[in-house]
Amino acid sequence: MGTRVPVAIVGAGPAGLLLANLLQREGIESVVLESRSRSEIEATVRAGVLEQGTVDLLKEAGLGERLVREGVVHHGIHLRFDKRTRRIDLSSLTGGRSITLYAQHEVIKDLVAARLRAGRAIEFSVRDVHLRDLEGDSPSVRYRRADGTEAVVECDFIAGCDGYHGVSRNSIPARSRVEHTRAYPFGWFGILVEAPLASEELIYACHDRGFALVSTRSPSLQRLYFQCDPADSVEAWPDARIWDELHTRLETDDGWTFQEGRITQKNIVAMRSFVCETMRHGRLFLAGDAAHIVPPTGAKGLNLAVADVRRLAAALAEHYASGRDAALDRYATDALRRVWRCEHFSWWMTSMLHRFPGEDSFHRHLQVSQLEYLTQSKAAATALAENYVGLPWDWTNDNGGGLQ
Ligand code: RFL
Ligand code: PHB
Repeated sequence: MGTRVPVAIVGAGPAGLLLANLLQREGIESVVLESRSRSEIEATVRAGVLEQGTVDLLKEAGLGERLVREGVVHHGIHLRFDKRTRRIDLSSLTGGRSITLYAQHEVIKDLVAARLRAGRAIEFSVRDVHLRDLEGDSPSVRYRRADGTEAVVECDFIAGCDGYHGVSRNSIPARSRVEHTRAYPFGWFGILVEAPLASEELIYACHDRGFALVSTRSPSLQRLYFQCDPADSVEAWPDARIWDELHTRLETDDGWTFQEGRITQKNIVAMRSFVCETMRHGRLFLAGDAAHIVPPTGAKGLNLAVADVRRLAAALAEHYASGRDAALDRYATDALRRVWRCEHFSWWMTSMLHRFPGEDSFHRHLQVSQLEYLTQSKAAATALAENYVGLPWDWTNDNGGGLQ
């Protein structure tokens, strides 16, 4: 059985769900197709850091009520190396901007709830999704519903928001896209732990044994990561080994320590940088992880997905309001400018803070020198801070878009 809507959205991650909500506010109807169940998407633990612009956008769109109540605003981060901790004062370096700690799956819950409250459905647990006729005026999405029946949605546009492993990117013919990839020779081992706050602000630690990160989810639930072998397994890391490693990598010369607790989740994440050029093919527009991946060190992935769909929603609104397609035609070029800026920042943070197998003493000295410079020079610290809190939406390589 077929339906027709202006926009078909593939994927109910942050990109797809936010796009659906933003379009709804412009009076543009959409369908959202998601391959996982509602409980799965609402329980997957991923990002934690929201840029100021992401928070402002969610608030402006009426999606930030719980975020404002429960999110925790941070004004700085800590860099730890040589057993000492130096603070980067994000807010004083960026004219008062900040980041907010609020878990990605809580954002997902809020976006799902808002969509359902507006009386609009999300089709969960769909299978066999195929995108058709992308180069014509009336593309379509064929899929199988959770009950096994076949369905087709005809539309004006398809938003490919189905993440790195989705079908959208590969629906662009190989001759029409160029993919840029960098794999890193390490992964992140992440744990969730029931314990009090280890630190009021995030700690990024660079140690001879490798990188470690102290983050948080709530006053009683902490999120910690440490660099590991990408081929490592969770089973190889009993709790005692994890605590030993974290205590070693986070040690300071002033006796700082943190409280251990019950580890409720362990996982290993691969680290990669990836960009698909282009982000548009005919009537298919890619957004978020479907088009690009950054290593999590700069906390950029979700925020970049938000920047993409903000741009895409505005371009689609212009199309439906005035019939003008200038913004849709610029979408890929403009979005990719921000993508490459975030790619560089995430690669740079990753390169500065991790140990690379086989690295020599020269490389190590460069890392330490860079870290020292960052914490001694206001200019260097500002470069980190303005990227970390997020560049303004209208930032472009051409006009400087308001950077001071
Ligand atoms: P998602 O979240 O992958 O959502 C895609 C959705 O599409 C569904 N899907 C399909 N649906 C229909 N048909 C198909 N064929 C489909 N194939 C897939 C999937 O089930 C899924 O629900 O992509 P999106 O929306 O672009 O969002 C991207 C973010 O999730 C990602 O960039 C962030 O999680 C990255 N990230 C971080 N980003 C930040 O901005 N700040 C952070 O602090 C931060 N920390 C992190 C992170 C990612 C991490 N991992 C796990 C890689 C920390 C970690 C550890
Ligand atoms: C997190 O809290 O999950 C987190 C924080 C900072 C990062 C990446 C992940 O850079």
